[in-house]
Amino acid sequence: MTKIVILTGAGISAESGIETFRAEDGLWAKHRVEDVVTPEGYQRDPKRVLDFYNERRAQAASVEPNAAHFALARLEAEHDGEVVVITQNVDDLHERGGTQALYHMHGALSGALCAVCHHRWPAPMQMAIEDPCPSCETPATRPDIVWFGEMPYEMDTLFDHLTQADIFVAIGTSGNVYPAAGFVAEARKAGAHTIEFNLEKSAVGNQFAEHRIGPASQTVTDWVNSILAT
Ligand code: BV8
Repeated sequence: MTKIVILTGAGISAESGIETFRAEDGLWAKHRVEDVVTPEGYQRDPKRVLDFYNERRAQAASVEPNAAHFALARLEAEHDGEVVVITQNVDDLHERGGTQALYHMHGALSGALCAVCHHRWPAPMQMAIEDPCPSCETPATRPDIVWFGEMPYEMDTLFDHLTQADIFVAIGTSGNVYPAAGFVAEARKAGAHTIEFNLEKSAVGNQFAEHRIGPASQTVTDWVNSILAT
């Protein structure tokens, strides 16, 4: 029974209409990383950060999962071995596509966190800096999202999955951000067959045994059909 571990990045949501980070017209073309995806940026100007994520929360709510999300959910439902999805994305398209075994290693737009007492609660559609924390009542709310310099979530569990993988797949990620970009090396060390799905080779593309070049809605659907046909 082959265990399949899948890492996804912004590219799997691109065809749903959510811009990626590094495309010419992407998120990093409009915002400086240090201003909106770092704890220092939040300390400097919390309103700017909350507005950045309010915009993305609204956009995520206005789009639909695409064929790649649905294909991964079908794989999980019909494959006779374990299927685990680890996503760097903070949108909820995997959930809405039907995936159950899912890890948001960089957090999620649906979560709110108190920067003072670390209480967590479901995020409102629009977060405002004067909103009091439901627990300690301090106005110090932030999105429950992992910024640069912060530890991604459930890393021990994720490494356990990587060491048990028979097949490791990366879909729509540029391989620029660690520790996610290092997952292919971990999986290879454990003897997994590795496949990269992208429009082009990523920054860690040379570490993959196999490449499926093309839009994920097509390449992932074709791959899942081939896996389920065997
Ligand atoms: C940590 C928040 C330690 C959510 C994000 C030097 C070397 C190595 C590492 C470092 C270093 N200096 C600093 C670091 C660490 C740093 C890092 O990696 N920096 C990089 C830039 C060098 N990493 C960290 O800080 C991480 N934490 O290391 O903690 C620690 C230790 C102890 C104690 C405390 C801490 C935290 C990283 C998380 C940062 N948060 N986002 C959000 O706002 O969304 S990063 C953000 O960018 C995403 O979450 C994601 O990870 C990354 C974006 O990457 P992608 O998803 O790959 O998107 P991208 O646009 O880049 O690429 C899209 C791809 O899709 C492209 O390849 C494209 O071709 C493809 N594509 C497009 N369309 C399609 C497609 N493919 C298929 N079909 C299509 N249709």
